[in-house]
Amino acid sequence: MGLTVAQKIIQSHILEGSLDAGGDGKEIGIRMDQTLTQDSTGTMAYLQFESMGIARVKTELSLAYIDHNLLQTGFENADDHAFIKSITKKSGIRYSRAGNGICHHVHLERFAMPGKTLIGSDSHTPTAGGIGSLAIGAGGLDVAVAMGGGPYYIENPKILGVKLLGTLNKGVSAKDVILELLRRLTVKGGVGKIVEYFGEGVATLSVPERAIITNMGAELGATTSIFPSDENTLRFLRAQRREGDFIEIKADTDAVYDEVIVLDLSSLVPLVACPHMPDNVKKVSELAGLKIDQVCIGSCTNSSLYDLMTVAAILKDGVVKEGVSVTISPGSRQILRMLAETNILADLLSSGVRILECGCGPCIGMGQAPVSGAVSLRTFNRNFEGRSGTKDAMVYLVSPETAAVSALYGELTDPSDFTKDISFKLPEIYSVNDNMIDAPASVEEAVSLTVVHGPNIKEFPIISALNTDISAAVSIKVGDNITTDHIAPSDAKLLPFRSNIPYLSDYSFAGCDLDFPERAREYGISFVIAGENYGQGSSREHAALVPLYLGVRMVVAKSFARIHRDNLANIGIIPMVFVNPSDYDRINLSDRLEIRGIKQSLTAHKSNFKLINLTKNESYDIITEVSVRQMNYLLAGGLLAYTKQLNQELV
Ligand code: MIC
Ligand code: SF4
Repeated sequence: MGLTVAQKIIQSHILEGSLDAGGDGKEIGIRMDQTLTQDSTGTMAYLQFESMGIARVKTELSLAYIDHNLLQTGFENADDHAFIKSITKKSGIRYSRAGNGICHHVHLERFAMPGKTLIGSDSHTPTAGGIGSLAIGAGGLDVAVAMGGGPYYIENPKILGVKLLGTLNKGVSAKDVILELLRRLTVKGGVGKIVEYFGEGVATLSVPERAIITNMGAELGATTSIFPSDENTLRFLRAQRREGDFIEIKADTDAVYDEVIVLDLSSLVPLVACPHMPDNVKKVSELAGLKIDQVCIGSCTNSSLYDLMTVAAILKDGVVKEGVSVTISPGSRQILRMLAETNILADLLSSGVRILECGCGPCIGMGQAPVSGAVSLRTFNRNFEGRSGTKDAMVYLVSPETAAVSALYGELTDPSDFTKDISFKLPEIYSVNDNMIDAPASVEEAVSLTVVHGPNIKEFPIISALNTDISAAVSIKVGDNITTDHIAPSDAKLLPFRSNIPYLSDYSFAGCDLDFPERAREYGISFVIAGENYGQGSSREHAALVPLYLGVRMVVAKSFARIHRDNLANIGIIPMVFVNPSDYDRINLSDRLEIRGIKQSLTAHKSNFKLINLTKNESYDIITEVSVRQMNYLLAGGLLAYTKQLNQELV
């Protein structure tokens, strides 16, 4: 039987287990060729890497990007950067300085390669799937293990084939492709799957357009998304002066997809994801006329040279409507430089756009919190409530075309109605300059280097091995689709404390229940009860570490998002799932719950348990969907404790 693109790459990287078509759910361990970190999850990843005692990375290529924490309102971000700078120099990791661009953009431009595997401590790492790399987002600890040469484990994935037909119409863009998929599949439609694109429509999309689609595959909850590597991939690599990195990878003609969705690009219209979820998708034309206060263009989804040249062509000779604030954060310094070299930057400035630094910026709430009650159009990938920094703002996710045309009119406007000719030609060769990417020290030089731990870098919490029984009260009960932004919020005030778990703990679940931290402290140890798709969104381990610090030892949910479930298991919080989802309704805040003999059951690799509700005198069937490997982590009190235990046994 033939293989798909993803299956071919997995097959050539398998270290443990075997690739079984059909996604049987069994675990496979894959070798990771490349790793990337960014600064908001990177400090944790490197603290964990440091505690593993591995002197040098064992990957083909590892990079640390500084792109999230760029507002240095105090010493904290600078401390984090100094720590990352010093540990990467010593450990053999390249360092992309602040200002060089968003990790996913720079990686796509300069380092991602077809046929390679990449793991990144950021959920949008699948952006590199646009170039034909098998790129997966994970928690920092998993990235630290991969840097040390260890395998990354995924469940044998189902391959969801998306067959693209036709060509996009004027005013419709790659963003609308992924918004349409989100509309059809929802934010949990990709869980346990790799989304692979094929069909004649693929050839009509450039690598940066493909990367928009694979980037936002994260919002589907997919393990990753991938395109084949073809003539367009070669063209992009040539433009980056990297044609030597090209290999062709296409699915075999007899490849079998577990599911197939057909999407005719020519049938698409401009779409918008309405507040407060990326799958709440409507046609722009249905909402046309909605008055807007802010337009933010940028993020790892939509700030390529093509996107920004499109925006500039729309805004040229026009002016941003009075009362609307428009910002652009270019994806990389390469893009900003090329806008400057071609004078397009001048056009943008003339139209009244505010140019921000090359980085994540407003996407992660680092500035540009909109006015109270604002309508904000953003070309980003997430519109979770409060993520913009303004709790009551209404954030709509749109394409750069929709954003730019709407900026001119001051209201949500369908770009297909915009008649001006905006055609332009992309340069054949991009301006390549890697002088903001620092090389690591040689093995010899590294010996004498010290790692800098400023006062903002605090220890991360660890717990002891699991006891025979586990018993505690419910400290919080939450609904469906709770994001990591709800559990561990991030904005300009909190992002500087990503390496300070005690400080962040005071804000835990601030998006759901302000009394949670105090209640959890009062209970000592406690449990969380949750609905479907718990922990969707970011890869931030803080959404596991902060509750752990406050005493949470188990989360019982209707279902989990992949990265968050793995993060919980890695740090020793037990993720459990209701066998009968209706039992969720029977448990209340403060109920006392217990599992007897949990230690023995996990040691025997049993995954079925009885959850006894001592308050209501009843019990429920629950299961843990973690692997045998992760059961060992839970028993030991987390992956780090397990690794130490193994090392002691070996001595
Ligand atoms: C995000 O988009 O939410 C982030 C910030 O990039 C996160 C990482 C983080 O929380 O630091 C992600 O997507 O993984
Ligand atoms: Fe940065 Fe936003 Fe992309 Fe996350 S989604 S990496 S915050 S640009």
